[in-house]
Amino acid sequence: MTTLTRRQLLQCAGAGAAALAFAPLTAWAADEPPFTVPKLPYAYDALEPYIDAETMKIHHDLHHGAYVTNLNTALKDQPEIAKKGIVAILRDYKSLPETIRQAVINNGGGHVNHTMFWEIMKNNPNGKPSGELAKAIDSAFGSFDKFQTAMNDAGAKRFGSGWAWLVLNNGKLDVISSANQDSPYMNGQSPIMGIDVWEHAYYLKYKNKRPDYLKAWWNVVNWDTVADRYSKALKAKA
Ligand code: MN3
Repeated sequence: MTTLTRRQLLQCAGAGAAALAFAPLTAWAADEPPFTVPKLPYAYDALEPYIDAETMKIHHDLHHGAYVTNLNTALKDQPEIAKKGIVAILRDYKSLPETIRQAVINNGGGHVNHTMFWEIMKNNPNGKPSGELAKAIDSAFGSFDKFQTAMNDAGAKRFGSGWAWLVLNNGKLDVISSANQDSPYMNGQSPIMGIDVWEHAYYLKYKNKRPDYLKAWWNVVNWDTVADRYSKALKAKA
C-alpha cells in the first residue's frame, strides 16, 4: 500500500475534490510548517545584565513561538501566499483575504520583527556604529546622540505596545514608531533596526520604567548586523 504525504494528497486534490474528502487536510504536514522560529544566535543569558535570561527565554520561545504558530495557522489554507515569504506578504498586505489579513499583520509582523530583533543584539556595552552607517546617521540626524534621543523618544512616547524603528524610507534614514506588531514593510519602508517596547520585552527587570530599558538597550546593539541590514536595504532600493 502506498502512503501519501499530506503534500502529495494536496496535489491529488487538483485532480478532483474527492481526494480532499477522506482527510482533514492542511496545506503542509505538522512537521514542516512554512514559518519557524529561528534559533537564538546566543545563549539566553548573553545579554545580561542589560536584558535578563528569563525575559529572553520567555520572549524568544513563547512570544515569538506563538506568533509563528498563529501565522502558520492563519495561512494553513494559503500555501501560495505563504511561499511568497513574510516580507513580500507584509509589503503587499492589502491584497490579503480580509478574513486572515489582521491575523497575518499581527503574527507575520511579530515573526519578522522578532527575527530582526534577535539578530541585531549582542552584548556590546557602549557600542557605536561605524563606516557608512555612522556617516548616514550623522547626516540624517546631526549626530549619533541626536539619533539615540530620537529613537528613545519614539519608544518612550509609543502609547501601549509597539516598536521604535530606524528605517530606510525612499533612500533616506528616518526614525518612526509603530503600534502592536505593525511592520515598517507595510508602509514600503525597510526596517534597519528596531527596539521592542512591548512590556514583555522588559517588564521582569525594568517593571514600569520603559525609559530605563531603552537607555540600557543601547548596550546590546550588534552594529555589524545593523550595518549589514542598512547596506542590503540600500542595494535593494537601487
Ligand atoms: Mn516582543
